[in-house]
Amino acid sequence: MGCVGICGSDVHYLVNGRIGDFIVKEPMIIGHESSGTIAKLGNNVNNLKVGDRVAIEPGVPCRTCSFCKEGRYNLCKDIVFLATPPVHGSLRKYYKHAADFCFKLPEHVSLEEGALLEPLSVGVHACKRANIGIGSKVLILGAGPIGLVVLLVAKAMGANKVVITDLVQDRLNVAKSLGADEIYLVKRDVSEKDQIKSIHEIFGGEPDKTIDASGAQSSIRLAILATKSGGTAVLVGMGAPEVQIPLIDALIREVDIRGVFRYVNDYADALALVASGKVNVKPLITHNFKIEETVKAFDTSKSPESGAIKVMIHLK
Ligand code: NAD
Ligand code: 572
Ligand code: ZN
Repeated sequence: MGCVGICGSDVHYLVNGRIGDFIVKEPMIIGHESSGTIAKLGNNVNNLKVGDRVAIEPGVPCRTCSFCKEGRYNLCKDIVFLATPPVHGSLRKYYKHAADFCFKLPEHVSLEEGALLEPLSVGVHACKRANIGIGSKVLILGAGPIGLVVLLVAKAMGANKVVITDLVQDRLNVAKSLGADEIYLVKRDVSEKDQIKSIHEIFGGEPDKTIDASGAQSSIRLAILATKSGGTAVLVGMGAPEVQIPLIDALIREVDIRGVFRYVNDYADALALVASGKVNVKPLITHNFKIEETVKAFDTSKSPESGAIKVMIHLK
């Protein structure tokens, strides 16, 4: 293994011991944002050779169910996904993975970038689900790692104006430095109606695509209410299992609500964005640690004061 990034879900399992029905019942190795160098090959592997540097797509599906056969393998019920109990993750010196879910990195793409293809693929999938293209006006709710990768991909896909919101000014400052056209600081004491008014003023109109990357009920409501009639609200953030939303408003204004579950056939596109220089993911890495410093790495990742966006663990 080369690099493993820490994801919010890793921290969540460590701190809370579960995400929904996925419960950590025994000690579990964490890590699913990863890259490495091929040390050994299985008998029938002919797409890779020893010494190749690869990014690892962490979910291996059954390949035989109807979802897999239809090309929507992210929906496979039997997908084996790293660091999702009871499946161990990749934060270890050596790790074995299906060769067809390993993506060879060109020489000029680093192992750090390889690990970052994982969250970037979530951004690619979200932007595809939103049908972002030339001229799109995009509102992103939440400027954590996922909101930020959505921002990078939306710009690369030709979005004309991208506005991003957060409750935390520091996160918005990072978003601005990564190319957000405008930022909007959400204040809890401002009414929903006034927030929508301000967002429309910032756009000089209404966004035609909104992507929620926070999971907060207030944001999900905004995703529907602030989006132009006929537009699309894409939900990536996962918070409470049930939320109250203005469904009839979505219905009468034909605002499409679309879900996102990880990614599917997006790794190659994420790699192409990075390899071509259209997307620069390097500024997302705020902290680097050796594997021996893993405890410190997790402390940094979970501390709001650290200003961490992406914490990267290096195995060599
Ligand atoms: P994060 O917690 O680092 O980022 C969320 C951001 O949203 C934070 O900066 C927070 O301040 C901000 N926020 C919270 N409430 C807000 C509000 N009302 N308005 C605006 N901003 C608000 O998490 P992350 O790693 O960026 O991931 C984002 C979400 O995406 C999480 O819920 C995560 O579980 C989810 N996720 C989903 C998928 C999927 O397949 N659907 C994949 C990866 C991550
Ligand atoms: O990088 C993949 C990823 N997926 C996340 C969160 C963080 N990173 N998801 C949110 C939690 N779900 S889940 O279905 N689950 C724990 C399996 O609730 C998966 C997607
Ligand atoms: Zn993750």
